[in-house]
Amino acid sequence: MKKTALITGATSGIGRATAHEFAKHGINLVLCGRRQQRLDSVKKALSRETDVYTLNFDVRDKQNTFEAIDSLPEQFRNIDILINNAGNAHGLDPIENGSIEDWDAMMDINVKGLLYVSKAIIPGMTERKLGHIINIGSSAGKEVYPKGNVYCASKHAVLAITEGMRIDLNPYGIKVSAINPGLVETEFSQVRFKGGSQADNVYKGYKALQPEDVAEAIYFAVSRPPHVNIADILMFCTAQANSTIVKKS
Ligand code: NDP
Ligand code: 8X3
Repeated sequence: MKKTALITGATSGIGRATAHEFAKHGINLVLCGRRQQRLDSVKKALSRETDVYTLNFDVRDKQNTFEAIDSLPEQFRNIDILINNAGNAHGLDPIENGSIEDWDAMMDINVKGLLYVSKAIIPGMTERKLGHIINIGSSAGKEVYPKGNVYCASKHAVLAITEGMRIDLNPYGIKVSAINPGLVETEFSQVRFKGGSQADNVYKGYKALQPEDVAEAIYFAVSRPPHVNIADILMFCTAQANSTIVKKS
């Protein structure tokens, strides 16, 4: 029987590439994000390969998140795979200069948003004693780098939540995985630096991971046999050794 995956942040980058990868393998898709036109165009591109439904909500908005997920039609209600991917960095400032708005955005989206979506999806999984939750963390969740302070904190929280989920959902046979990439060339830098040349320079002088590289790792995790759970993947592009060392030309 075909599986159904709900992907947050499916309008761009890693989430959109994962939607394409899953569609290739015939997984039904619930694609989430705030930009409806983007959701429509991803749906259009993938509808020949699989069944696609879109949900437009901001993961920061608790009520909208629950209402949107509750509104899913029968065909898409049983979520087998949850990809908690929506998120971003906002700013790169030493802690003494950091913006409170940026801090709020990162904690509200990357941490609390992930919890709201999970809270809405987990009851169906525990009831069916079946499911796979993949949380998109980051190398920033394993290692703090200069000026990364709150973004790193949000991704450390994602890793702790992932490990907590794996423990608490163990009695139900639900798989929980963390996929932690280093630098991936997406809209991430545009959001972090609010556009401009600093954003454009982030991926210059080396070959960063591409969103498709991460999508393949995610599909690897979801396509293991029932007795195998990929707990944690840390992946870098070859040019990157850790959060601070990147070999650039
Ligand atoms: P993108 O900026 O390309 O994509 C981010 C996605 O998140 C978009 O689809 C966006 O959709 C969605 N999103 C952002 N804010 C919200 C919100 N408030 N409510 C709902 N959806 C939201 O970045 P990436 O693909 O790179 O990032 C995806 C995940 O990967 C993030 O969690 C990020 O932290 C993580 N990551 C990224 C790395 C990188 O170097 N790029 C490295 C390691 C991890 P929309 O705007 O339409 O709502
Ligand atoms: C994204 C990777 O190094 O910009 O999570 O924090 S990094």
